[in-house]
Amino acid sequence: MSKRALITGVTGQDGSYLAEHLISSGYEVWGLVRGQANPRKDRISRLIPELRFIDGDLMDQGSLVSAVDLVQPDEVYNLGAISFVPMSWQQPNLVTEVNGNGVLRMLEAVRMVSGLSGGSARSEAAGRIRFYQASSSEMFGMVAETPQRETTLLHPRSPYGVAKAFGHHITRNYRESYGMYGVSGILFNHESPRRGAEFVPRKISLAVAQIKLGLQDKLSLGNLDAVRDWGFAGDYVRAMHLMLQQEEPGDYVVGTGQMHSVRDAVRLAFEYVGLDWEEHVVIDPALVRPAEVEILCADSSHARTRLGWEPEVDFAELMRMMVESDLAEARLVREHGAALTGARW
Ligand code: NAP
Ligand code: G4F
Repeated sequence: MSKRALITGVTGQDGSYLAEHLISSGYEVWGLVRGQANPRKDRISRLIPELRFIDGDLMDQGSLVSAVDLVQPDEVYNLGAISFVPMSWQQPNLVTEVNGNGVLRMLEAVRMVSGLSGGSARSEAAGRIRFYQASSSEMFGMVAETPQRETTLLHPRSPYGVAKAFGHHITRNYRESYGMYGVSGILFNHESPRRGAEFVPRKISLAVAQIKLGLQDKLSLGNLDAVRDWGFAGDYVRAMHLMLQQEEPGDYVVGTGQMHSVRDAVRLAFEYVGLDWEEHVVIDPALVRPAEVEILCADSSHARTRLGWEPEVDFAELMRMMVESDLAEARLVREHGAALTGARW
């Protein structure tokens, strides 16, 4: 019989790649969607017609219990979150509720439906529903060491990072308190042509495409010196799945181990279309964050040895893929109008 998975955050970047990966591996996949007439539900159901949907919200405990009870999943992937870091300074309570307490609500739903009570002895019920938490390298914040690994001290620099640290610890706590099969994937920045336009690599690739076609002239950015370890989302969802296939649950850092600055990303993207970035990029101090994560770089040796996971797309290829996709989209819009591009992501 095929395995069944429930994904929260299925309408997002990672949810879409994970759903495709699981369906191609023979899973029956259900996505939790929130809100009335969520337009992103239409987008993903066009992309992945085999996907099934169930209503629910990480703010609403009852809806999560009902969803887990109805779907009876073998695996739950908790990807739902408010994932844009600057928003966490604007709406810290909301971000804490969704990204922090939302994890607890999802764990409670799994615990209740599995019939788990206290005592850490692993029972059959404890392993019945396996749980993946989308933790983040943003938790390392003001980094205690470079590269960062599973044991690196957490020092988050944003309300987003603090909420993710709670989600990370509470997942580990449910593992220790109830013997639940709960894993935490500490993923470093990962991008794709499906990435939200608010994140810097996609903001850059979209602007480069528009500038190349003469539809825009300037790109406003904040801190060009920030360094990230950027990988491809399609590679990272393979790691999520592998984490839930291990005999014992654990935590894993996932990244490429390569460091690049925002300036590198800008230079590469503009070079790809034969333009000089310095003629187009302007610095907007309003885009500089109240507290910055200056540098992130993953030591993924645990994931590489235990899971046999390796990234396949490097930074240059990632930026090329994103610029090409946005150029193709911008050309379509220019030639046919926005309506014809609706079938694309
Ligand atoms: P994303 O594209 O922003 O997607 C976020 C998803 O969360 C969307 O499907 C959104 O659904 C859903 N969501 C928001 N609020 C919700 C709520 N109250 N209840 C249920 N669902 C809700 O993010 P992503 O890049 O795919 O990231 C997936 C997860 O990995 C997130 O938890 C993120 O924090 C974490 N992460 C991401 C990265 C990265 O570099 N991408 C790195 C480390 C960790 P709607 O359609 O309803 O808005
Ligand atoms: O692309 P970003 O917004 O990603 P950030 O803040 O690193 O967060 C992403 O990765 C985390 C994992 O480490 C996830 F947990 C989180 O959900 C999200 O997916 O910004 C990257 C860097 C920052 O240092 C920022 O200050 O780029 C710098 N930056 C410079 N100019 C900018 C801009 N970021 C954005 N979004 N927009 C700018 O104009």
